[in-house]
Amino acid sequence: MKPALWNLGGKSILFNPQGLPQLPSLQEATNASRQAGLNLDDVQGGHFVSPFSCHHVCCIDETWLFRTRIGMRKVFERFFFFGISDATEFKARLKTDILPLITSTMQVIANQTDTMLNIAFSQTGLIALNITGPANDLNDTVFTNGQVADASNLGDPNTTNWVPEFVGTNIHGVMLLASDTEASINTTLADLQSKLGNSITEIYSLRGAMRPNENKGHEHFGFLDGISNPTVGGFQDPLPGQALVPTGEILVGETGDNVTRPEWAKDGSFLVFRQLKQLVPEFNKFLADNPINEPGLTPEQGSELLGARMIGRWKSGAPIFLTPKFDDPDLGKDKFRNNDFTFAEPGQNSSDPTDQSKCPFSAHIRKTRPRADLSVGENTTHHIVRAGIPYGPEVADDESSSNTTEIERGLAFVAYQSNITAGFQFLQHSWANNQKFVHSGVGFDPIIGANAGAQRPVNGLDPTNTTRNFTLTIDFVVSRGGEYFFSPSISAIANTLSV
Ligand code: N7H
Repeated sequence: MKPALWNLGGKSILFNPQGLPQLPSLQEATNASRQAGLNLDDVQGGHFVSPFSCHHVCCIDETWLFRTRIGMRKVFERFFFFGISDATEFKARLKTDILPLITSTMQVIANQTDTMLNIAFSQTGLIALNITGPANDLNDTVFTNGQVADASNLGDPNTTNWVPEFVGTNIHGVMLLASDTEASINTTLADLQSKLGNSITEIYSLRGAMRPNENKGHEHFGFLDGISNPTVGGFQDPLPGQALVPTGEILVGETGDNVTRPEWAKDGSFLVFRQLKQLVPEFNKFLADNPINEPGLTPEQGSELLGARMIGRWKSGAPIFLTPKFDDPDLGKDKFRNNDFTFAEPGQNSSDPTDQSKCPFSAHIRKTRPRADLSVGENTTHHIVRAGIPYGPEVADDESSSNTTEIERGLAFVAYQSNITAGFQFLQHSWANNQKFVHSGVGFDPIIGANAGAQRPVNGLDPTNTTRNFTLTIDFVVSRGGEYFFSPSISAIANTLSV
């Protein structure tokens, strides 16, 4: 059964700032998906396109969609985490009432919904739905054990800072709702809750929202987000610098996913959710206290440079590898140039392992996508589609003046991949938290690198002395936990999960 479609007369639940890839037209998406053999009516809209997000999104198809999801920013999004109390009733409601409301990738592209709904299930949720035996074996141990079992491995100081509702394995599923108004989300959610009645219990929910005014599309530290996501397939040229990955790196059961899984899982994707608190006043204080002291830079410019070197991009999105000393807003908003670099000099296939003058090896975007730093060149197995969104209020004046976070804000981090061990978990554990990656002595990723709450050595941040070591005594990003989910295809919901 397919959801009812309607045209919104040009209104969109997505916001696409300059500098990010644009959505394909309906015709382009149709042609591309046909060529790729993908049924975009069957893939939930969050996987590639992302009616949902900003940091990391999703929609579908071999190139277009992926490219799309990549850049799309959702205006408002709600994450509604639930437990299943009555499986028989839940399945019945899922089939007749919820399924017609679930938004496909094609509907997102065609702008045919004013509130996008996606649904995903945890391992305990699949068991609650009586998906057992071989049908239950998604062949991803990390997913099977749940995120709480992975906390220490990810560098969290166990679950000390976790939202209590994420501790344990009681969350069976999550519904993701995105729209251009909170009122639409509230109305849709109330309708869903009334339809599901006592078959579910609300466990926790989180409200994401795009930041206001000139900060639209920027995360809470102030940096433009959602610029670089991989595209899939092979028939559409990626934007310059955009990673081209096999479809199966994001979608289960497609070319490039060589893991054996039950047939029903095809065209689904593993969804990683993390509530990542950001200590913005503390981050700003660190920058103000440690300006890069370079001739020609004011202290404020020195602080901005330090922040840019921690990320690898300026606030505008311009990559520091291309503009190492000053921000270049025109470059930041030019999607044909703002991702067009490899960390190697022009004409070289690999980067210079001793040169951090333009970008530190520890910079967040270099740790999480080392491009030509790898001896084999660009990796093809550790990509994720990021589809997060900021949550929490803007920094208040008294927080700025006291340099202290009083109200929680951060990133509702969402990532899609066909293999969590090779995707999110690998990026966090084996690259961001690994002091020896990509070379010995590099230290942690200063943004997301985690050392179980202990201080973090970070090197290469000062371009005037790249052997200078920083020791970060504070985590600017604090994990509040989350869960691992599987976001199934629409036909899997219809034919397997609701029967
Ligand atoms: Fe990151 N930030 O604002 O500092 N991230 N990230 N991320 N991130 C990126 O290219 C940020 C997190 C990746 O292809 C940008 O979209 C923050 C986790 C990857 O060049 C910015 C948080 C993981 C990329 C941020 C956070 C990643 C990337 C540049 C947490 C995975 C693409 C804009 C609060 C484990 C790299 C852009 C590439 C880019 C920020 C989390 C991964 C500005 C604040 C947990 C793969």
